[in-house]
Parts: sequence; structure tokens; C-alpha cells
Amino acid sequence: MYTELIQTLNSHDNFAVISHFRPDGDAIGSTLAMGLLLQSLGKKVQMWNTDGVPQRYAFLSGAELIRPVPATLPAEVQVLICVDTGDLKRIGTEAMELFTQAPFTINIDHHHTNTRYAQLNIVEGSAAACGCILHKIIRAAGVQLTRPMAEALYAAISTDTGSFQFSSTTPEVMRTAAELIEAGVDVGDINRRIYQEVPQGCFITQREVLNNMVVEENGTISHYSMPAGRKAELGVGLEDTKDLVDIIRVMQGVKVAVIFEDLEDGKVRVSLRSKDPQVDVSAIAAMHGGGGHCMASGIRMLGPLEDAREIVLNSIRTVVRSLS
Ligand SMILES: [Mn+2]
Repeated sequence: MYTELIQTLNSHDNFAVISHFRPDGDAIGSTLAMGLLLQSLGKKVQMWNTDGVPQRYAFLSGAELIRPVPATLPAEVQVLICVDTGDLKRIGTEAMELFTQAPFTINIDHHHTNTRYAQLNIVEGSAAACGCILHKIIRAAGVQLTRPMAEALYAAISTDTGSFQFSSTTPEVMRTAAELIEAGVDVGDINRRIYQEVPQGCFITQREVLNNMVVEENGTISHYSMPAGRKAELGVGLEDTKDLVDIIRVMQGVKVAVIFEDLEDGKVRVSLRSKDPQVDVSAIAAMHGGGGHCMASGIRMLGPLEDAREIVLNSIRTVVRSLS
């Protein structure tokens, strides 16, 4: 398995690894796992992310090696590897420029909407996390699974499966997690660091969401809109607005939860979550230029926010009304 990939890794010396902006645990964990694998193979590797490493993942061993994206492609980089990214636009405009300059490009991902934007594409739409694919690649490469690799993979897989709660948590996912624990992951410690050290700013935004959320269609759709300038009024940062959709998703009876966020560049960020397997939110996202997974997807679309909200909500209402 992964013959062509492993040949490519073995036949080059200098690599760079990148993932999407606003990185989540899978983006950071997969970047790190790939970087650590390359180091184990004796390769030189740079790791980049447009938005840096979120505080909650900064404890991961090697996270300090993830640097801002350079202005130009360093001459020594022979292969640029993008992980956990379904659409190249999601690495950011400047990084996209580097991608076009790279002598060879690789795309390792698990979004079934992946656009296969690299020269070598490894896309497994059924994988619960990109970290699951990287675990298999590390095994196929015949490299020892070190504790830092195992922690990076655990962070990736735990966060993308909602702490092993989503239906993507197959027996294979659990067996992978077991191997990671055997390789030295301290489950209590890593979960405390990822999930139980939530910054105060997150609570301010969560209070804002609970005060202003809208529930409609007999309680089957919940949504919240963050207008331009509201983050500044609240005094919260980019990281404090992550995972807000999960708060309104867990309400009893809700089938689809949506967060609309005015990005102040004329664009609106839409995060969609489904709680009903009959509602594929990646299909709804795709109708409006977005993508993702059946139960979790996103769109970046043209504003103003009120217009984007009506367009997306109408698509969701149509799907939800067709259910009963
Ligand atoms: Mn992922």
C-alpha cells in the first residue's frame, strides 16, 4: 500500500508540509505526523500553517516547528505535501502560490469532496480523520511509531471523531487508537489538555451564541449569526469562535445546526452540522460552493450576511421539510 507515495518520500530529501487555515486538531496533528515521519526517514522537512498552531494544540511535541507560510517557496523544497485539505483554496492565497511553484505536490486527505489538486493524490473519503490515513502510511513506511507521532495522531483522530462519538468511529478507528495508546499516549493527560483547558474568550462567545441563537422549523434547525465587528466588541479572537456550532447542535430535536460569521472581507463563513444521517450537509454546502463531510461541512460565500443566511437556510428548510 502507498507504494508510489513511499517511493516519492524515499527518492527526495527536502519536503514541506502544509494544511488548511483555521487549523483544527486533524490539520495540526496530520501536519506533525507527516513531518515527524519524514524526520524519521532522515529527511529535511519544514511545516507551515497560515494561521499558526491554536493554543490548545501547542503542547504537542514538535508543534513549535510549525511556522508561518514563507513569502516564496524555499529553493531547497522538492516536494510540498498538503494534508487534511479538500480544496486547495483552504490553505490560503499565498500558500496556493507556493503550491503552484513546487516541483512536486502531494495531497493526502479524507474529504470526499476533495478536488484532487496535486500531482499525487491520496484521498480516502471513508477515513474518519486524515490522521487515520497517516497512521497507515507510517506503518507502510516501516517506521517506528514514536510517542510524539502517536500523540499527534491521537489529537487528529480524537478531534475529528468528536472524541470518538461520531458514527465515523469504526472498529478500525478504535484499533488505531489502541495502537496509539500502546505507543505511549496518556489518554487522561492528552484529553485534559485538548478539551479541559478552554480559553475564557470561548465562554464569552458561547454566552453570545446562547443569548442570540434562533430555533426554527419545529426545533429542527438551530442557527446563530455573528455580525461584522461583533468579535471586536466582545474582545475575543479567532480561536474563541471555533466549534461554536457544537453548542447549538446538541439541543434535543435539532437536525441541522448552522453558524454564519461575517468575515469583514465581504465573505461569510458558514459552518454546518447535521445530527440526522438523512441530512447530508456536504451536499447542501456543495450547492453553494462549499464542501466537507456528510455530518460536518462549510462554505465561504459572498455576503451580505443576511442574504447568505437566507440562501443557505432555504436549502436546509427544503431538505428538513422533505424528511417527515
Ligand atoms: Mn480532517
